[in-house]
Amino acid sequence: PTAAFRTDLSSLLDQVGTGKESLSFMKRRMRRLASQWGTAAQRLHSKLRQRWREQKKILVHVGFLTEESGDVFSPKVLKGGPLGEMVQWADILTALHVLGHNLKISMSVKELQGFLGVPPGRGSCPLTGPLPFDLIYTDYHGMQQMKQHMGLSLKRHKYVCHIRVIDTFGTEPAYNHEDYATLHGYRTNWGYWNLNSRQYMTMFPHTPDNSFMGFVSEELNETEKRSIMQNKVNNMAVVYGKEASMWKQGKEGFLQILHRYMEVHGTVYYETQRPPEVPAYVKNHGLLPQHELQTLLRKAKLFIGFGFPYEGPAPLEAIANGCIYLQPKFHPPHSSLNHEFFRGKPTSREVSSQHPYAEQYIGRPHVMTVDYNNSQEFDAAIREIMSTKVEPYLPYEYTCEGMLERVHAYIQHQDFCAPELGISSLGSPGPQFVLLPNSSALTWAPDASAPSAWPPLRSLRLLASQEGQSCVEACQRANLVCEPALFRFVNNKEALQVQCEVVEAEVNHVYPAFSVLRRECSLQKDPLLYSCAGHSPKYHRLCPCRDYRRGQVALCRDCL
Ligand code: U2F
Repeated sequence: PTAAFRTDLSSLLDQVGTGKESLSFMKRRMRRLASQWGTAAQRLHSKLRQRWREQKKILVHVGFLTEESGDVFSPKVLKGGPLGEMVQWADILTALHVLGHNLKISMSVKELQGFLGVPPGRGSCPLTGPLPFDLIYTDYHGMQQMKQHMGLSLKRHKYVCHIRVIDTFGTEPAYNHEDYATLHGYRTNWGYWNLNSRQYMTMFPHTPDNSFMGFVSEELNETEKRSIMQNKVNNMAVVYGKEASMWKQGKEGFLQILHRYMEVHGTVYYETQRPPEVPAYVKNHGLLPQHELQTLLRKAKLFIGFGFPYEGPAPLEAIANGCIYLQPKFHPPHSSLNHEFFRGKPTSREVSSQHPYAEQYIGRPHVMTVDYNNSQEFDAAIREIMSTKVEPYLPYEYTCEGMLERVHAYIQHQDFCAPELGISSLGSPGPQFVLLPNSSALTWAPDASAPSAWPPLRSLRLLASQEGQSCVEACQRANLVCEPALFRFVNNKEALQVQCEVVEAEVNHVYPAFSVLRRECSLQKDPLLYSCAGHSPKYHRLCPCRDYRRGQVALCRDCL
């Protein structure tokens, strides 16, 4: 069947159900953004020029909101608890609905069993029948539930390649590979499901090893932008932090400086009394509904982060409403190796500031990332912000059209059910390889008759990383992005093009790689371990990079 764009959300709203604050929050959001989604659908429709799209049968099982997982989120919706995940699920559901797919939504193990045809009561009966869906979107909780209650032993189960795991902070290949993680100390409470790493879908484009799912933010038309810019209050700041604990300890110093120049507003949840963590001069509005927060952000000049929460949606909303986002730089960067919040998360990604996406993808003048311990630097930043004029800005990938375009491309092109190739020798030997002192572009070109891939093979740009450098960095330095789907084309001797005395194939997440000193070339033996994130001081890595669309890093230039 054909997927036809939908602009009416009423059947989706009926499907979401009632009875929990989390569901009401998601439905309010869907309603508020409905017309924006409608316009985006029309735009994408004409952009795709009648291209045929297959309608998929999709199950969405929101594991973290099920009673069986303890659902700690729903009771905190109106009390300053995390909302980022609900923002994202609401948008994923909306995107799938608007793209015209056949959706089923499950928020309990019972519903999940029903949809998958497992008879109730036979709790751990293994899933054996044909999967009645093309795709299942779930999260780590949902994975656990499918394993525990339904006997889905995940390794090589035929259902597994159809699953997509919504994973806020991301999972790196070394953590995902069960045996490897166990042997090499990458085993965590979450990871080791042995998926293709691109089956994990993240909130921000954290690592190209995963697929970037994202969410959307409010969009403004030109008239609204102009009126916002005219009505900005230059000395009005809103603090990022809806829970009193986010204001604890060590904030007095820079808050004092801020207060010297600006009127400070907060949206901190409280029950009856003003939270003692919030200084008396702060005008606290209490936790606001999303649309009222937007209204506040439209007047404010500055949205200021205190270092927590990490990587949430709010800074994008602030920037979209014409605020400058000021945030602390972290040195050393925070990660699962040195910070409680990230401990046990299946990634060693280094978080360089409260919101690395804002820092790296948006930057000045919309985003300023400074050392909060340096009061001069902080003071100068505040003064600069008050005198800088900025326009509301939203990266394309966070618009409804951008999200629809990306999700459409994933659904039509990503296929993890075909076996992943290991060591290939698809390439014909290319010209001799020269290792340049700084950048290291390799000149080998794969055989044009190589099997089809997505992103297409023609988008491949092969680079060698510096010793110690990951492919994430190596590609980034060249204004490209690492593309794990293309590792299989470069995992061969021909692509290595170095004088190797030894060529080995091993299971190691930094391979394919080579050591100049030891004249050693190492290929990757297990495709599950293709990793953009991996790095080692001893090796130059072989990196499959690709170009990307401006404002849509998930897609290469001709990937649509
Ligand atoms: C992030 O979760 P949070 O929920 O803490 O992220 P925020 O950026 O604070 O905001 C989420 C939404 O809360 C809304 C706001 C955002 O869309 O419009 N909101 C509101 O409705 N009223 C208010 O007064 C203030 C904000 C992240 F998203 C999660 O993945 C992480 O688990 C969490 C911890 O790092 O941080």
